[in-house]
Amino acid sequence: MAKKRRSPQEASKDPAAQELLIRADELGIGTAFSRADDMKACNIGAAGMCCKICSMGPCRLTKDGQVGVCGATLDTIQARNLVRAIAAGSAAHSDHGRDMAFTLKAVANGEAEGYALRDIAKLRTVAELNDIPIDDRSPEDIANDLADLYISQFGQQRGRVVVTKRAPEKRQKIWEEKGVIPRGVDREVVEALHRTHMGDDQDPEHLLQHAVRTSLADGWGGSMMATDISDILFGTPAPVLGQANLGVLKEDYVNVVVHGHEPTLSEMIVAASQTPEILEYAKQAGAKGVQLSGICCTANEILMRQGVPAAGNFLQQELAILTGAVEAMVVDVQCIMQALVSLSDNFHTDIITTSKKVKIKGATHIEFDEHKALTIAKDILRHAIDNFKNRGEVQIPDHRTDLVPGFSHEYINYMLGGSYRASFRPLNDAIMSGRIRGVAAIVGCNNPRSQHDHLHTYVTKELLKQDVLIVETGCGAIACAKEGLLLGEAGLEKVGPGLREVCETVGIPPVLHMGSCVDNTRILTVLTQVVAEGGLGDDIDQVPAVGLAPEWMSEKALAIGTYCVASGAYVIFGGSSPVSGMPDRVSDSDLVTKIISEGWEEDYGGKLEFIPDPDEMIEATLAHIDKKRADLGLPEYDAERFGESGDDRMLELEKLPLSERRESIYGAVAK
Ligand code: NFS
Repeated sequence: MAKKRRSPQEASKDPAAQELLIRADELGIGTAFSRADDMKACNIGAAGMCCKICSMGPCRLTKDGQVGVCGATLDTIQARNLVRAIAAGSAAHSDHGRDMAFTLKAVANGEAEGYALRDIAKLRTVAELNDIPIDDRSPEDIANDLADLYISQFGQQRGRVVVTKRAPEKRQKIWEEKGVIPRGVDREVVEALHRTHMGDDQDPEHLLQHAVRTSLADGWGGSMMATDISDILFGTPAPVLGQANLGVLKEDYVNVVVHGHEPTLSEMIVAASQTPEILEYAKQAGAKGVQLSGICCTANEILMRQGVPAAGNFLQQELAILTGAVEAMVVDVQCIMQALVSLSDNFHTDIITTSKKVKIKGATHIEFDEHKALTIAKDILRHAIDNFKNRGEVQIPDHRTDLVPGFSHEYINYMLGGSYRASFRPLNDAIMSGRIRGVAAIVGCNNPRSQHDHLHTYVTKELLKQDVLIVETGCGAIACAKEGLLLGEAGLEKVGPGLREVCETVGIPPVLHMGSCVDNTRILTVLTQVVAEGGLGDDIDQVPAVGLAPEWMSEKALAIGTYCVASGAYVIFGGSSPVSGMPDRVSDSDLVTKIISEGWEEDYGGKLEFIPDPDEMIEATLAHIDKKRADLGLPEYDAERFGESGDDRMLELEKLPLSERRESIYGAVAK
């Protein structure tokens, strides 16, 4: 019997998505939503109980005491599967970082058409952090040295990845003691694959220790370097006004959607789309111009730097094509569904792959090369414009929401204190006083196994009511943007009184969009700076903060979760655990779960847990924040204590006569 399909309303919380899911049904076209309904997940694989690393198997261990053909136990199999996933996630992020480093090198040597060193101040800061001389040197020379240093971090065999030195000192000591400081990015990933090959490392604890080391090569390695270089090349983000959701597509324009992760390509397409020759070409084709928009982390990269609108998050890539209004979807690497190509056969949309590493059968391939970036970007746009005449019936949902993204750690520092006294002091003080109860980083993917966007937005809104300041990245940030939570005052009526005061005083939204998934390293930097500012302990594990990935699905998310745990954070994932075992059938299937929660907490002060129920997620977050507050000797959080200042209070005061106003502010003494 066919499995029941969810209604569009059950499948997604987003009205734009619902509208297009109805269109998909009417046209008889499948999407990830319907495929998830039709495809029951394998419960043995999902629980981490299947080993397929050699051809004696695959071995499925579903009974007490059962072992694989080689004798591998369930714990070993689960640990190996997890290590491999973390290695793949780290490889993906970090290989992106490597490409960025090579682009930086090409720009420094004047070999990269169209690019420039946009943020010289950041270049100098990063160079200094890495002991690269900056005095009396040209930006190009400095950038060349930085590029060489960063490129060397990938193939480095000994010592330590340089950016790990930015962590709090106490944290670095813990990593040294535990032997998890990454030596070189590639070395840790390769070793993870070696150790998990048939017949190698078969001690779950020892395997998972290497998972930590590999993830650190990502978080305090490849990803952090990627963020540094993106800022240097494309500018450090600061708040801009943007829009999100499929309603950003325009009927009378050529719509080009950029999807994937590399800002190198998308930034150049942005530049090319604004050139007179491309505009003229679009007009000749009968369009008013070219409307660019993004999906996934590419969306975040160009949204926070250029204000280019986000068409949506991960689960909206197919829906964008279902509008019938997209001339070209230009993809590079990561999170690109193969289904895009067959789906596009129903419309005029051209799927254009651009990376040397990624081809999809049936897609058009126009290979990107940073040395001729602007020329290639124009070719791609001309290709899209030529396709405008083939457009059929269009259905663009009338849903788009304003947002203010662009909260880099530099900007947060600046906004709290201004140019001359930039500081995290006000944030620390607000947490210490209890105005802000704590901080939650809500990040990560969508997953069609749960209602699209629901977990992200629900958890965010509930935590805001509890005076928890939220920082977001990746597809989670786009989910909340679509609900209007990333726009200054617009979200404030949904926020607890203390947090509201802070947001009104500083003039920030209660949810800060910090960028793409590699930019989760910005969160590590903020936490490090919060520690350095003083008053909230001397290491990240003491800060009242929690990381959440409510709708995660990718291996990259597991890498991120692990490096955050190794950095001292409590990390909660929604959905199902890839190492859950089947406690009802196999009584001893929880060792790996124990290692990554209790074990890692003992070693690193952070733990990784999988909690499917959003209310339990919220409860666990608040309990952790309150415990950390108590451990620091901070006053217990009290919702009643704050909220008497801020904009509302000003409005009330304005209604009073001057004398009463004074009395109301200063009390009777001031009379
Ligand atoms: Ni992150 Fe970005 Fe989105 Fe998940 Fe994919 S786009 S790198 S992996 S789905 S958040």
